[in-house]
Amino acid sequence: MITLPLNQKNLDQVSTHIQPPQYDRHAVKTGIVHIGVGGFHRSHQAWYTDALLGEYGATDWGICGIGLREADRKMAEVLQRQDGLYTLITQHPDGQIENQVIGSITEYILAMDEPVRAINKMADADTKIVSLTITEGGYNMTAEGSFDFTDAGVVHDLNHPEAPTTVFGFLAAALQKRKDTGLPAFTVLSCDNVEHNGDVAKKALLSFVSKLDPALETWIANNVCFPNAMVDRITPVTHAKDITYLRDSFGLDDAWPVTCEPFIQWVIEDKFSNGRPPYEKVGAQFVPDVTPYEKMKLRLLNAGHSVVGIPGAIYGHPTINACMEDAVFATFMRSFLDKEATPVLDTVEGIDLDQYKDTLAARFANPNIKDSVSRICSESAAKLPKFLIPTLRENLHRGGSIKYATLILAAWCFYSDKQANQHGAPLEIIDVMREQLHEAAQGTAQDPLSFLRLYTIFGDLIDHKQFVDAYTDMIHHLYSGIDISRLMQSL
Ligand code: CS2
Repeated sequence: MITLPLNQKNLDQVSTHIQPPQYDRHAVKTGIVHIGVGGFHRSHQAWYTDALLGEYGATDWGICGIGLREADRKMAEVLQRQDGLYTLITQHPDGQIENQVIGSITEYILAMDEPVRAINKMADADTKIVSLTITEGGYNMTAEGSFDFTDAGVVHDLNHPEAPTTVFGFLAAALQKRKDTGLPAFTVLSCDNVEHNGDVAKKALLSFVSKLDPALETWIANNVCFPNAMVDRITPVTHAKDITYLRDSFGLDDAWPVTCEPFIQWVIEDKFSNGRPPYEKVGAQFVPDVTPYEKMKLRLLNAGHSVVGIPGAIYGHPTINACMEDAVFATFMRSFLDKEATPVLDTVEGIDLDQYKDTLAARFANPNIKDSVSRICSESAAKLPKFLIPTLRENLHRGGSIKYATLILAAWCFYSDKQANQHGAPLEIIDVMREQLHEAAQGTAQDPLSFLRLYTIFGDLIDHKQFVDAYTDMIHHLYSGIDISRLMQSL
C-alpha cells in the first residue's frame, strides 16, 4: 500500500475511515499557548479545542504548543513536519476504534531553540490563555510546599531573566512584556494532576517573580487568574504498533499518533483573566469550586493506578488491564478505594462514588488500552506524595485503615531496591529520583526503615508508630520472598 504522510496538504486524501478536522484550519488564530505538549494534552485539551473549532467555529482558540526541554525536540520535529496534525485513536473496550485527525494545534515552538519567539507568542495580544501540562513534579515545590529556589534552572533564570529556560522564567518574561506594553494578562491554566493545581501554579510563579521584580509580582497577583482544574483521560504511551496500525490499515504515515480511552472529563473553575473558549459546549464542566472533583479523581483514579501498578510490576503484570484481569489485584484495588480512599473524600455533588469506582475499574480493565505498568510507576516520587500519602496520613489521623496504602509503600521500596520483579527480571524504572530511591531502599536489609528516611517524600511518617509497625511487617514479608499476590490476599 502507498503511504501518505500526514500533513495539511494531504488532508483531503486521508482515508474516509479517519475523520479530518471539520473546519478551515487557515482561519484559526492562536488564542492558547500550551506548554508541555505530550500524549495527554493531545488526547484531552487539544481534543476539546478541536471539537469546539469543528462544531462551533470558535476560530479564536487555536493552540500553539511550546516545548521547553531537549526531550521535546522529537515532538517539535514531528508536529512541525505534520503541520501540527496527528491522529487520535480512541480504543473502546468492545474493540470499536475511532480514528480522527486533530487540527487544533496550529503552531509549535521549541523554546530552547527560539526563546524570543516563544516569549513573543505568549505576549501576543491574541493569546488569552497559557495552559500547562508540566507534570506533578514540574511545579518545583518542596515537601513543605514552598518553591524550591535551589533548582539549577530557577537559579539560572533568576540571574538571566532575559534568557529563560524554565516555565517560570518564560511566564515571567511574557507577563513582563504584556505589563510593559499595556496588554491584559493571560490566564495560567494548569492541567496537571495536582490538588489545587491553579493555586500551586500561582504560588510557584509568584514566589519566583518575588525574587525578580516586586512590581511584576504585584501586577501578576492582581491580574492573572489561575483556575483550578480536574483533568481526566487515560492516555498510554504511544507504541510502534499504533504507527503500524495507521500505516497498514489506512496507508497513513503519522510519526506520533495518540491512543486513548473513550472516557474524558474536564472540570474547571470559571475564573479567567481575559476570556475563555466555551468548552462547556463540548462537554467540559465549569464550576465555582473544583476541590471535591480533583480530590476524588486524584485519590481514586491516580492512586488506584499506583495501587495496582506498583505490585503489578513486582508480580510481573505488563499492563494495567492485565492487573485488572487478575482478581487478586482488582479486589485489592477496590478494597483500598472503599476502605481507605473513600472515607477521606468529601461528597461530590451529582456524583455517586460507587458508580464512579465501578466505572474506574471498567476503564482500567479496557483490554485495548494496554497502559503499561512502567508508565504508571514512572515518577512515583512525585506522584505518591500527591495521590496516596495524603490518604494514608488522613487515615492515621482519624484512626482509619492504612494497611493497603502501607503495602504499596513497602512494595515501592522493594521495587526501588531490587529494580526487578519478583522473578528477577529487570524493571524499567523512570524517575528523576531513581538514584536516591535506589540508595535509600538498598539500606532496607540493615535498617528496615531506611527507605522512609527520604524526608522529601515521606516527611514525618516515620514518627507514626502505627504506620511504622505495619510497614515493618510488610517489608519483612516482602523481603522473606513471599509472593506479592499472596501478601495482597492476606490483608
Ligand atoms: C496516571 C495518569 O500518571 C499516572 O500515574 O494515573 O496519567 C492517569 O492515567 C491520568 O491522570 C488519567 O486522567
